[in-house]
Amino acid sequence: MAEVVIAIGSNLGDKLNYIRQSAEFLEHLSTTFIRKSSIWESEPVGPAKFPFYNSVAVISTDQPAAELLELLKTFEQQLGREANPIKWGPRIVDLDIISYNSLVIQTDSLIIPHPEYQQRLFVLLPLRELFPSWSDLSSGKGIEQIIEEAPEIMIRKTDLTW
Ligand code: PH2
Ligand code: MG
Ligand code: MG
Repeated sequence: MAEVVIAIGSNLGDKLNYIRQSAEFLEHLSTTFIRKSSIWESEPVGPAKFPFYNSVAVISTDQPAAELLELLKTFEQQLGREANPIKWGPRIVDLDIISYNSLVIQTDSLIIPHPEYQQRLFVLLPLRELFPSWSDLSSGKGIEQIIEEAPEIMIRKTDLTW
């Protein structure tokens, strides 16, 4: 059984609804109740124009990492996400694997831990709510230090439930 941390983002359409549908999907996928961070509102990093809702969930699964990635992509497409040629462009929903147990892998299609999570406050702040003692697998840095060193963006915690 693997404990998997998944970051969720949405910046188009009914964002809250996309985040809630993601929770429902992850509940089905997970063999245990999922743990969920707050929903945070963040300014886009990259060329997208509208603010994101961001959150993090922890699930348990027997799916191997590569198959889990395919399941997440299929779900994104089912919700109506379209292929977007712009890197970091707008998206209705995005589910990224941040970590998978203490697995470290790097293939053409999958890099775990997520290669950019330490630069993204929109992942780190929700992550800290669920794992106040998180430390990075390679550097051993604690979450407080990672957050201090991450580029600043506008981000705030909302009262929204999901
Ligand atoms: N996702 C991106 C690029 N930029 N910015 C914010 N604030 N939140 C995101 O989830 C996000 C982003 C690529 O996946
Ligand atoms: Mg992403
Ligand atoms: Mg993604």
